[in-house]
Order: sequence, then C-alpha cells, then structure tokens
Amino acid sequence: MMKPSSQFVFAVLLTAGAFFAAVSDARAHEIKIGKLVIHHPWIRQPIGAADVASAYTTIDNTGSTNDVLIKITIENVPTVQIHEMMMQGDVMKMTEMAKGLMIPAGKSVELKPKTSHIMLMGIKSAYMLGEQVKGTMEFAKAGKVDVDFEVVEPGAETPMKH
Ligand SMILES: [Cu+2]
Repeated sequence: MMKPSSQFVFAVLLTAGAFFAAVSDARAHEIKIGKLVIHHPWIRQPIGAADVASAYTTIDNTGSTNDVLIKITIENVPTVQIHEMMMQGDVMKMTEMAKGLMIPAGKSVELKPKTSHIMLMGIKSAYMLGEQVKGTMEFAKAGKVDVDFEVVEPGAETPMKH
C-alpha cells in the first residue's frame, strides 16, 4: 500500500465535478481502463528544434482503491518521465516522480502547465499541430492502455480551443 507522501501533495490537484463540466468539449477524447478515466492527453509542441516537450492529461479514479501511474511511453520518444515542479529556494526545479503518480481513490489528478507534467526527452520526430501521437500508460492496478496524445501549439495552457 503506497502512502501519499509530501512529494505527491504538490502534484495532486483535487477538482470538483463542476470543473469537468466546464472544460468538456466536443473535441476532447477520453480513454477508460478499469475504474480510471484518462481525459484528453496532449503534448505541447516543442519550440523550434528542441527535442524536449511536456505533455498533460487529467485522470479520474472512480474506484475505491488508489492506483499509481507507473510508466508512460510515447512513439518516437526514448525517454518519458513524470515530473513534479518544486520550489528550491527561489528556483522552480523539476524532478522525476520515481515512484510514479498516485491517483487516489475517488479523486482526479490533473497534470497541467506549471505543475506536474509528463516530460518527453530526446524526441525524434517533428510533431505537427493536431497530430495524434501514439503512446501507452501503465498503471499499477488497472494495467496498460493505449492512449493518443494530441499535439497542441507551444504556448498553450490547455488543449481546448475556445
Ligand atoms: Cu520536466
């Protein structure tokens, strides 16, 4: 049984049902596996020739037991990690969440710009805006599922167009 430690506190943003109603969009896609619902995974398009980018999603756990996102793969990306942002003195640093990202029972975890993110390193292809990039997410309990990440403009704060 994994106990939430302080390293999860910053990453885990608990949101109310109203939030989902507000951001739901015809373009949004969601993937279900077991008791988990993965909302609209997206990649911020790398700037220029950069081979790093970040990706985001929101994951709901509708079940009564905690789960942990332990591994992510993305096509043409050799290294994919889950990062959290933390203040060290005056400097915001990012570190890998080596034990994975806790998805507590009955809660939602949101990865969004300036907080926790999925970090893509060594990207080997130019991602076009709107492209769907294949990947997988693996959870400790729910298992492994295929997911598509939508490529969104570099400055985007959300995947949605308004
Ligand atoms: Cu990072």
